[in-house]
Amino acid sequence: MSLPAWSREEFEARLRDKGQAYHIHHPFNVMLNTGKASPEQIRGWVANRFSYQVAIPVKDAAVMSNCPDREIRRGWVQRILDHDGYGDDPGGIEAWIRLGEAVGLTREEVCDGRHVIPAVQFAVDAYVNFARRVPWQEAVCSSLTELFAPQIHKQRLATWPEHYPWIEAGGLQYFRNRVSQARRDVEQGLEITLGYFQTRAMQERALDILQFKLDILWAMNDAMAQRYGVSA
Ligand code: AHQ
Repeated sequence: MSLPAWSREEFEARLRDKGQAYHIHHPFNVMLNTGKASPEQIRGWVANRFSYQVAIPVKDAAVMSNCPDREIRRGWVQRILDHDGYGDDPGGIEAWIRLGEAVGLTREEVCDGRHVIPAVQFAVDAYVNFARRVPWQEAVCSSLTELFAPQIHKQRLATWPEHYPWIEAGGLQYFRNRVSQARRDVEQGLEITLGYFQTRAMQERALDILQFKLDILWAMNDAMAQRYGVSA
């Protein structure tokens, strides 16, 4: 006897409820956003998170390569442009390198990945490989950790200038850009997810997919905490 599907509202509420496990609550992130991080811990976070940032457009291209729907691709392609840049806009990856320079890293050491912890890279690769091999709608669902992203970007913008006045202000531009980009991403991602996962079993699968991605973000913070230390 299969359980009845949740209503659209109930399903969305359960997706949003997963925010309790978002990495904004990870001790390493709490340390960063409450002003307790040392310059070395901040530089380590920026250098390691770069491996995630450069993987996003690759992941999104994997989603596109599995998606036969031109209308969906017309929307999804924006995510690649947001990171790789388009026309005069150098894009988010360039903005992240700027963040690296603002926290005292060189462009070279950000880009050559010398600081990236193996476990961070494994988590990032798990995300890209997931997006390559699952139905494109499941990869879309995994991007819904961005339901919770505007809050974390706003939290950085609200706290870093006060706690870390040594970071050149222009370096935070990436976070400013992401508040609106994440909101727009989520509009498309949530619409696709609520429309595709129709049975209760599929809705449960969607929650598991979101948990998998939450675990990826959490594991990256675990690795950085182990490598750089974390002070409560
Ligand atoms: O800067 C981030 C970003 O571009 C993306 C794309 C999106 C995805 O497709 O999975 N997720 C994501 C995230 C970004 N920044 C993270 C942060 O904490 O700065 C949050 C992360 C996410 O919530 O998945």
